[in-house]
Amino acid sequence: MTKQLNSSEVKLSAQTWMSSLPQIYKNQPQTEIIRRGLEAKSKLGDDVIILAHHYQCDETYSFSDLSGDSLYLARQAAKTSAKFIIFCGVHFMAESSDILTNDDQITILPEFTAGCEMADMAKTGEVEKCLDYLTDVCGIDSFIPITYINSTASLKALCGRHNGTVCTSSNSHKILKWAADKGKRVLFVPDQHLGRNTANALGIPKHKIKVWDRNSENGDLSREEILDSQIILWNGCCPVHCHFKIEEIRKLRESHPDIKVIVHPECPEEILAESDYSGSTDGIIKTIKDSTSFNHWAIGTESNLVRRLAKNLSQSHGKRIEFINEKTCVCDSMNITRPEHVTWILENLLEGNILNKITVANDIKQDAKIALNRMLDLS
Ligand code: CIZ
Repeated sequence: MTKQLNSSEVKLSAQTWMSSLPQIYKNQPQTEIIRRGLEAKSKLGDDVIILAHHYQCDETYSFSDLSGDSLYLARQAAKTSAKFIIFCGVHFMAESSDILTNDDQITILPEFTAGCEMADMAKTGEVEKCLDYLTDVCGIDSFIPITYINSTASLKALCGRHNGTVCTSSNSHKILKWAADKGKRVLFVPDQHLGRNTANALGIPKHKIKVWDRNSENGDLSREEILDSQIILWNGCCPVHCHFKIEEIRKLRESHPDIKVIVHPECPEEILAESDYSGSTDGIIKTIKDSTSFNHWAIGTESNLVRRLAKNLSQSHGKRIEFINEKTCVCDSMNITRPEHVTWILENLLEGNILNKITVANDIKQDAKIALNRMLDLS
């Protein structure tokens, strides 16, 4: 039997550093890497919790104590008493975990370069300039800034400072409605498609939805257009969800007349219009699992989720699941954490070395926490 260590037994050296996977962890048989990692995890006992996002591969997923979307994982991070939170996800998720946990808890991102291209499309300074300009046109506090959770901690902090909040794809409806009920205009960053699809679902008239072009002077919007807006969408997008094509969906329907199509709301509105349903990762899983009428589905989101769902639901629920396009739905910035990264982190923790710790600066943390807690309260 392996011995469980309590917190005081895990003696940490003063060293904490960001590093990349050493060669000795590469090219090892996967089963051996997973066995070693699980053994180290078991020795660390309750000191460690491993959270995994839906977009991770099965092998990495197999380490997780809890898995889900970023809203669920943020809630779990806020609740856990584990000393180390190993986040198999991406940078912005680990930042949210560091913001929501206590000062004596440590969040670790096993693969430090795991990120989100869309989050990188909204630089805090640029969004701040945009908000200043919108305020100049429409007046103080006329806009509530809402950032998708796929964004940096400093952008979340900006939203916190300006009475705004954060949303995920599973609560964007509630959050945008909250802002609309206040009679305020919204600046929505960084995903224009999630913003537009949510605004459409809320019945905001199309002519009241404007796009801020981040590469143009004053967003390429006139003062009149801004005054006429109800929501302004930052023109960021997810390269994976933007890749699905109307023709691909039509072709699937031709070959499989019984098929139902469900896509993520980060897809453009034309893709949603061509589909039967849309939903966050959790929404997609739940819709297909709960459906008693339809057994054959095509999914438009990241490949690991689709593959895992196809495997699990064919066995347990007799469902058949297709990709809309298996080649283009691989997010190789989000899904790059491998079991060897996790094993390397765990074995080092056992030795007292904390690798790849995510630390959000205190001033940013405070304001970002306001924004994130507001979201958690509203959802
Ligand atoms: O909120 C998340 O975790 C993301 C990035 C997508 C989703 O739909 O769950």
